[in-house]
Amino acid sequence: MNEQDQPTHKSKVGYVSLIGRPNVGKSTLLNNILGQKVSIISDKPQTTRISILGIKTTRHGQIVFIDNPGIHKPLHKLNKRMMSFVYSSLQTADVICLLIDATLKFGHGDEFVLETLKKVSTPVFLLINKVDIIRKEKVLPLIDKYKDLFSFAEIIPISALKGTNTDVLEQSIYQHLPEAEHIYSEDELSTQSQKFLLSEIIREKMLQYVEKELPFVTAVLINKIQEKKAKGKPLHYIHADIIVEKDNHRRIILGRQGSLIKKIGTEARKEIQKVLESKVFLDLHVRVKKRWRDSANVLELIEQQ
Ligand SMILES: Nc1nc2c(ncn2[C@@H]2O[C@H](COP(=O)(O)OP(=O)(O)OP(=O)(O)O)[C@@H](O)[C@H]2O)c(=O)[nH]1
Ligand SMILES: [Mg+2]
Repeated sequence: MNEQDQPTHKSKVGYVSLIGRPNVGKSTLLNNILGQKVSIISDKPQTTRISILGIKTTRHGQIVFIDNPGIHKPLHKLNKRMMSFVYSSLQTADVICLLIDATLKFGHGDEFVLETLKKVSTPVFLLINKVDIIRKEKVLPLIDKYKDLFSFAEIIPISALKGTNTDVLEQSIYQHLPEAEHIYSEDELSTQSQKFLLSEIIREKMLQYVEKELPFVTAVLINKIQEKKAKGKPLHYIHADIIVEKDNHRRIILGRQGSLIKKIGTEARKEIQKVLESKVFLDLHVRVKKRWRDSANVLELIEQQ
């Protein structure tokens, strides 16, 4: 390498995998660190279904965060795919961040996650999340408990929602990353396609309104995005399907006289307009595809948007 090709400063670069049980706040943490929403959030478990990359470039280097689906027992092809994203991200990662929800009791699911981590040699950070809603004196016993169960490289209490200690987290991550060239350009924030992001925004709005099995049996597929002009101003026409498994799911999503789908559509359209910086016409349909969670074709369509 010529002298002029040498990097002017040494940059720390690497992959950081965010893992943990569903709903512990992985996507909230990613969005907070990036200062922008790249991964959708809901109060229902199993919101994230594929790995979402979020890139944070600073003067210290570049951290590529991998937000993953929550770890759970997979009963359908969809869920097995979700878990395969988690396992492959463990292979890619230079640092693994295991998030736990400080408000929940330790259970079998947590034991299973720790067993999985014993098989990797990558440094693992324990992030005790949601400390904004527990009493301070509850944190120390939690740290003691987890210290006995696994040899963590770092243990950091955080609030992904409020951003508490995320600066400490970033500094600690850099200490564990190798010096390397940046992987992505400085202005890149995420690698997901615009189409996928739009489908996720629609799914997020829907998740706010559905209960019981509905969050698990719904998916969103964007069929068409057309850029047009209306009175000289940009307009995007978007046609999307909300996929469900049964007729009664369809009826629930539509709501009385179509009131629920209208609400979902209005909220999704508002957010998509901000993302596209354009007026949006959102044409939403609900389609029944029986057992889509076990259909390789449908899963491929969803993932490759
Ligand atoms: N009070 C509080 N709530 C939080 C915090 N972090 C996340 N939440 C909430 O926890 C819920 C789940 O957050 P997500 O970020 O979607 O969790 P996740 O781990 O990505 O969930 P999955 O994608 O389903 O695995 C949401 O209602 C968040 O608002 C936090 O630090 N404090
Ligand atoms: Mg998530």
